[in-house]
Amino acid sequence: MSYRVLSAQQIEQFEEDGFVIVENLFSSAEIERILRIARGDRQLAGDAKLNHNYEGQGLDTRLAYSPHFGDDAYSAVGRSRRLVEPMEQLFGEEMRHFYHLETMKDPNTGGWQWHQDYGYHHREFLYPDFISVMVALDPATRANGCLRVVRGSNRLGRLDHQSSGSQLAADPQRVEIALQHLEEVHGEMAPGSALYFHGNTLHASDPNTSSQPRWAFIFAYVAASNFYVLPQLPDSLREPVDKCDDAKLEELTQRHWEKVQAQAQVS
Ligand SMILES: O=C(O)CCC(=O)C(=O)O
Repeated sequence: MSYRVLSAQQIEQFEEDGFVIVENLFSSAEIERILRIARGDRQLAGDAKLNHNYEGQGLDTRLAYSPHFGDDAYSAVGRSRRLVEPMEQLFGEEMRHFYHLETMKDPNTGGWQWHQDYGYHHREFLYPDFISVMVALDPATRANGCLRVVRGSNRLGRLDHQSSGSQLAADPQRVEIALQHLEEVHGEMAPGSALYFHGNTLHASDPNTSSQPRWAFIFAYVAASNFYVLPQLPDSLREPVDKCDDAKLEELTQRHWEKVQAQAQVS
């Protein structure tokens, strides 16, 4: 089955705007199960770190970072044909996985200042043929700090970034000017929807000051032809994504679910 679900209009929209939302890419049943795994997953809780994304005061952001896929439900989502094939349509070629994040944005945890993901990673890759995908696990709303993207900022080129707390923030003066010219869009999404955004698309999010969690995955990929500039190519970047079909996604999710349940019984 093909998951090349993007229309010509959506592909054009991505080129113009730097992002596109695909609604209900995963079913609510699939996402409910993955979220239940994530909430009960002790390994994930142990891997999670607090990022202090602001200078001085500010709420920390909790996330787990993985540079390669493993034998787990989260990786299965990142390898799934459903998620990867639309990116192949956007770039016209296969994709390589670079990293993924499980972001656990619970009430009273923090957000991100404006940045571009290629702003973080231009030292590794020659071209900005870089894309990130946020997959909503909880409803993502303005109240719980959904992702905000700047329409058309993918066409600004890469901005300078400077350290600010534990994050890199895009040049604030440039951002201010960009925001006078370009529209800021709140990426509100239902669980299972996906927001694809280009490596040069400016994005940020507010802290979650609501009573509702906003957990999500963010997967980052580069086009297979993008040249890795540093001397040592990581093994995980050698080959294009080994895509998995729906049956494999189901199998890996089930296996992960059983593992998390077994862990719960041990205690
Ligand atoms: O999860 C968020 O709110 C933003 C995450 C983000 O900006 C990133 O991973 O680059």
